[in-house]
Amino acid sequence: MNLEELESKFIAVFNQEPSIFRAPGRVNIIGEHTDYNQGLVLPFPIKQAIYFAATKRSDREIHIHALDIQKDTIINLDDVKLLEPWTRFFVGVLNVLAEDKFSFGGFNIMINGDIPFGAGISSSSALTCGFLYTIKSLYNLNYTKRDIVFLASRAENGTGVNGGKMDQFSICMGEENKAILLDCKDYSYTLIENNTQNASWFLFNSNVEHNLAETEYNDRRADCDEALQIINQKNPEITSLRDLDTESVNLYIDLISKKQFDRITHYVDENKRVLQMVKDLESNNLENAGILLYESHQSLAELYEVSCEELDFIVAKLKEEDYCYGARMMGGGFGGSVIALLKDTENDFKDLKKSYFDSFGLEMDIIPVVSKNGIEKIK
Ligand code: GAF
Repeated sequence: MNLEELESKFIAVFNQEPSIFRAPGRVNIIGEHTDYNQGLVLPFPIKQAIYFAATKRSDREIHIHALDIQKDTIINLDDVKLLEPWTRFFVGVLNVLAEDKFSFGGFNIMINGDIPFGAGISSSSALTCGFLYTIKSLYNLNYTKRDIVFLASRAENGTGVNGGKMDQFSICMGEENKAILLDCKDYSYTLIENNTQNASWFLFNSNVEHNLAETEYNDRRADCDEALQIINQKNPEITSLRDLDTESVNLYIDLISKKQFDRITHYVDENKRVLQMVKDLESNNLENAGILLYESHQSLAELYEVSCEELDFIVAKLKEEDYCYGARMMGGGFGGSVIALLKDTENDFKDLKKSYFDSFGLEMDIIPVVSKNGIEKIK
């Protein structure tokens, strides 16, 4: 991202020197489809980010210029309505702040970034968190980065996908060279060293659009909620899937459907894999870390049913390569990216890209993952 260009464009349009804020994308090492059931996750913020150049205005208007999609609009703070779909995250944020009775005035904001859309690295959460952080910083609103996690999550949930809080937490609370072991039961967390020796994280973007993502994502949540309700009726002490383990879930096998049982099995196993992954990374046991990634993928594909042909293909191809410790689909699923842990390699991935193109007629983008700070003021 060229920050000078963002700044000079801002000055050309608004004739003021802006402050600049950065909200990164995120990857998740492991712990997929667990956050909304009080589970464990292991994400970290990355270099790709959305940047917000902004200044206060003396009126009640918000002038928004989104450079990457070449759109602009004006929202009046006294009449916030969703008129254009691309503004939904901004309107979501303004509604949440209004509900919480935060008061602030108008501002000019110019936005640009280098998070590829649809790659499953949370461009929408970066946009929502960054917009909130900009308002907080311009108007000195009295809330913390942690508060932004919860506000952003509410704002995004209001737009349709009933997501968990992993993405916002990683974007707001992450630190360079650390992964966050986050417990979504109480949102306590530990920062873990994220330095793999002679190996690096990569993303393989399938370039498959997640058409099914919204409905199917909400359906997976519903499967788990319904199963929990049935189990809770039988045993009121179980109030969250987190209260179950591999043995105890078997006690309810006759009460719930096969599909529900599979979903819970994924959840229970995935939490265990997160804890094991932390141990393996800490001891640099990358062979074992890789096995966990493959296991996670298999579970997401077969038990949670959130993968797709293209993601399965990429993981299977990587599994044949000596340079790959392990790989799995990442994020909500049905498209987006595979995350992989690779040994340092000279391989240019030409053959992999070609076989992917020959099979699906799609390009595959390969993106090295660089760990960076969470949300921050740049200037
Ligand atoms: C999406 C959601 F936004 C996250 O909260 C999480 O549930 C993830 O899918 C799956 O692990 O990114």
